[in-house]
Amino acid sequence: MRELRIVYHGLGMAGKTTNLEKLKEIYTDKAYDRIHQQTNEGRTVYLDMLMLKFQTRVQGLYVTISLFSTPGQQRFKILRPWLFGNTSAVVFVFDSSRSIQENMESFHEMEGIVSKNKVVVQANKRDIPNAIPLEVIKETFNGIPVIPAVAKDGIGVVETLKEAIKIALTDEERVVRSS
Ligand SMILES: Nc1nc2c(ncn2[C@@H]2O[C@H](COP(=O)(O)OP(=O)(O)OP(=O)(O)O)[C@@H](O)[C@H]2O)c(=O)[nH]1
Ligand SMILES: [Mg+2]
Repeated sequence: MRELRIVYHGLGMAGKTTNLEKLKEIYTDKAYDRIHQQTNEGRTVYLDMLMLKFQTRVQGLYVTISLFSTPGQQRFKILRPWLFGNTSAVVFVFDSSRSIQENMESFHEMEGIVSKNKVVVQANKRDIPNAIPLEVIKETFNGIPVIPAVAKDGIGVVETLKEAIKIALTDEERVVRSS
């Protein structure tokens, strides 16, 4: 049994919890065990966890996938190195309604903890007027896969997870080969 840990990171209100909620709806039969602590305003306090079980095509092995989201609020910054430790892949949820600069500040919080080849970018909130153009986002993240999404409508959510699993498994295989 392989265990993959995928963390959703990004600005506060970018749509991390929305991704996890939609995945839970889509994979109702596969999803189990969810921990989610919220403040009164519906912000994520501590962490958010959703476990999904998949059978991958890699040697027909069962893979357990745990999904987490980081708390976006500044006062929980101290928890992030712990949350990022030991992750198989990170989904960086880019908020298309906020500036590149603000999003990059959040992205840089992973610097030195998560390597770039473990990251997939989800360009979320593509439905909003004046969303940052997709091309600009792609140029900014040069080389990192960018998946457009409207997480609140479940669009791009599965594609994002699939890309993260692909990245996570590639990483696992590298570990296996070198050990
Ligand atoms: N317009 C639009 N709104 C979205 C989209 N995805 C999420 N939202 C909204 O953005 C708000 C914040 O979403 P959350 O999923 O709670 O954000 P979060 O990243 O978990 O926020 P924190 O836990 O506070 O860090 C909610 O009102 C969502 O409905 C989207 O694709 N488009
Ligand atoms: Mg949240």
